[in-house]
Amino acid sequence: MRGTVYKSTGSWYTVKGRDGSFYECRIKGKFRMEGIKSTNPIAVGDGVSFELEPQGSLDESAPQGIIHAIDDRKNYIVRKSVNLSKQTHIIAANLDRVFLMITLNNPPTHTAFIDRFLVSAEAYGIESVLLFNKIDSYTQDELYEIKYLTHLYTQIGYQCLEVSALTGYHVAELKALMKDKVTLFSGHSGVGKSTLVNAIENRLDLKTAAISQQHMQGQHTTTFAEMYDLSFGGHIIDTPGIKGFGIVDLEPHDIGNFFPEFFAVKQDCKFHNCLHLEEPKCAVKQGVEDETLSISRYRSYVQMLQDEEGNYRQDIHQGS
Ligand SMILES: Nc1nc2c(ncn2[C@@H]2O[C@H](COP(=O)(O)OP(=O)(O)OP(=O)(O)O)[C@@H](O)[C@H]2O)c(=O)[nH]1
Ligand SMILES: [Mg+2]
Ligand SMILES: [Zn+2]
Repeated sequence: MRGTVYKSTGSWYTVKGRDGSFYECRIKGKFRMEGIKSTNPIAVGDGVSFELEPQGSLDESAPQGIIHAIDDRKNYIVRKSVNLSKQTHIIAANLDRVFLMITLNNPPTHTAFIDRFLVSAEAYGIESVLLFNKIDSYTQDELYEIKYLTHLYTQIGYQCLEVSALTGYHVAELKALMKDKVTLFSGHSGVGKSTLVNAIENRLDLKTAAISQQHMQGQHTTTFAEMYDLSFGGHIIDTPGIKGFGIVDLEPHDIGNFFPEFFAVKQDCKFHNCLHLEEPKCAVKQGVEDETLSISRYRSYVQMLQDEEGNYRQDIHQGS
């Protein structure tokens, strides 16, 4: 049988078969993806082949299966696992587009986080759209800040959309962007990812919680990434909130190439291998000085370079 992974808990995979039924599957023995050091070899969105397991007659749970092969991925998005610096966690595979959900407060989303996310998506060849949620809840000053961010990121080439999961503002526009595509909601915990999925697809009733409630629970409301079919065509993957977003597999010289507006001017840097740091006659630094490039984007870039260098030193120290 062939199917698509809709949910992964680490030990069980919920697979939707071509017949439209759901199967609870496990992996046979030591199943490892070549070349990917990951805490989870199979992720939501993966196409898999599986064999049905004989079911006990008293067993009322979903039919079970064993996954024995995974299809080649069109793309995938990963983040570094917390605590395990060398391990990566695959968030999802085979995506058409990712939506990064941003709120200014409750919780705050900083540009450093936005930029890290965008670089990761660029590196993995996945289109990102910025969603500014909770638009119903902002003061005039905060709305100005959103206008500023929209201007900044639109100029670079990222589509931005103001939405409200609460009032339904721009939900129709968002649905048009999701139709017939596999899309994913990402962002900090509490920005409203699951609430927005519920607003898009009324028949779904995903668990949501106010941040104050969450703190009492001491955990994120959504705990596993899960894919849902959309009645108007397409699939949405709701994910647990992420705190940080470590970039993986990027050489310092590549990072600047995933800032599209830096990449666009770098042929004007004096040195072809310019890192845009201390080098003379650097077009990126000149652009920041002239204010044609954003200082916040440049700061994010420098921060990412420093973090990557830290990782390299750590690698050398560990002798790998
Ligand atoms: N005012 C307002 N509140 C919203 C909006 N969208 C979501 N919320 C509230 O924000 C809180 C968090 O929403 P969730 O949907 O649980 O957030 P999440 O991003 O799924 O969080 P995790 O699952 O922990 O990652 C809830 O109290 C929602 O009611 C919105 O558009 N406006
Ligand atoms: Mg959620
Ligand atoms: Zn330069």
